[in-house]
Amino acid sequence: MQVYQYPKRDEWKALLQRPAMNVQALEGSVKAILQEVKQQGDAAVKKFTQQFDKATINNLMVAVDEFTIAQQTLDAKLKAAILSAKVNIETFHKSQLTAPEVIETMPGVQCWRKNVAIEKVGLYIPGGTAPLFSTILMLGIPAKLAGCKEIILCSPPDANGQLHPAILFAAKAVGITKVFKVGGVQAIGAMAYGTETIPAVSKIFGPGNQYVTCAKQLVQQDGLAIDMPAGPSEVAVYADASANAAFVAADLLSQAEHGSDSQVVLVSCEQRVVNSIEQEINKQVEELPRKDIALKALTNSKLILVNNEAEAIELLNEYAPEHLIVSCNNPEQIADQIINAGSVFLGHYSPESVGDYASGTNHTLPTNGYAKAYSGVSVDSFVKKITFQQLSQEGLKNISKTVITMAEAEGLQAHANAVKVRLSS
Ligand code: HSO
Ligand code: ZN
Repeated sequence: MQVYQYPKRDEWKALLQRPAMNVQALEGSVKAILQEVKQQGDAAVKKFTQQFDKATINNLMVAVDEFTIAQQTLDAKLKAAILSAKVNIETFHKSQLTAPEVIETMPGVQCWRKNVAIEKVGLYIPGGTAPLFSTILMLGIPAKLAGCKEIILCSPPDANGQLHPAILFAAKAVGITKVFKVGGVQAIGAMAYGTETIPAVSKIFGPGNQYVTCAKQLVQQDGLAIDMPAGPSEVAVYADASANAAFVAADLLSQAEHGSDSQVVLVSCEQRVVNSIEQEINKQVEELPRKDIALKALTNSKLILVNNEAEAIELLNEYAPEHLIVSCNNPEQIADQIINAGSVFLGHYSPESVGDYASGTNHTLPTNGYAKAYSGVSVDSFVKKITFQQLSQEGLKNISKTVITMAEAEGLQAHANAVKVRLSS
């Protein structure tokens, strides 16, 4: 891992750059797949599933007995763990539900705002060697709490045309029964435009590779909403002299094992701390089953020495990490100064893994510096906020002068008249 000693402020921008994501290069082929799915529906979906996943699928939708088999075959301990995580995630996300509050801005002028669920949403869960079924909890639970009527899920099948039983178990546990065996660009196209079997939705959620990300961005141009622009996972750790090198090394490796394009950053004011964490990483990485992936990710990763805590905080806010772990003795004091991060883990006993799976917070978070302006997924991501107002006759009288004066000054007489006509009735 590269160590950067006391970089100057004008070097920060280059230092904190993420590995470039070149989705434009994929655009042509992604567009062609989307177009074919839009025009040919299920036939195109099946064709691409054969081509990319090497699976022949007759029924795209998972049947009831497939859920039953998953329920029976999945390890009992894993089932219990999923259900326990589900309770925490539900408890935390429930607190995000707020009742509308009626505000009287002037006597007789009442305004309020109501959350109304997005009717149809689609969740995408990537497949691969280790399908991240935990993401089903992170997306499905807030979708259900928000009250979305139709929640569908797409995930690529293996070569035998099957989905991993943990995917089916987690989907069922959160109450999602419309699960489709389709992945990649063809899944995004199917959810965006609808096919004979797969219903079209209004908003698409979930992580994916570059092709999926590119497809999500393209369907956005057709009026679909997406959760957020997703990039490779990342974590930054700020470690002071009290940090435990083994703990921090394990945290950094937990993100590095996600993918060879993951990025991990360590910031500290202590040379000694940086050295011991580096040693620990080298030791722990040897034992990891996903060692090769982690080692690749470590090549884009950075250990940064800074002069003092204030500078560390400034640098971290500039980086705007998806996850920030504050491995310090005074984490609350530092947390107060964090303005750009997706999710923050405080103290020595809050590894990112707990947030990834089970503490209750959401793990679908802004990457690639988007934490400067975006939030992670929450119940809010699944609702629209509609404003309402109701004025009494008295209320309209009270506000009339303000509106008439402004409308006439903008040269919009009909606007003024809509008030005047009511006053004189
Ligand atoms: N760290 C990932 C979420 C995840 N981790 C799922 C394990 N499973 C989001 O950046
Ligand atoms: Zn993770």
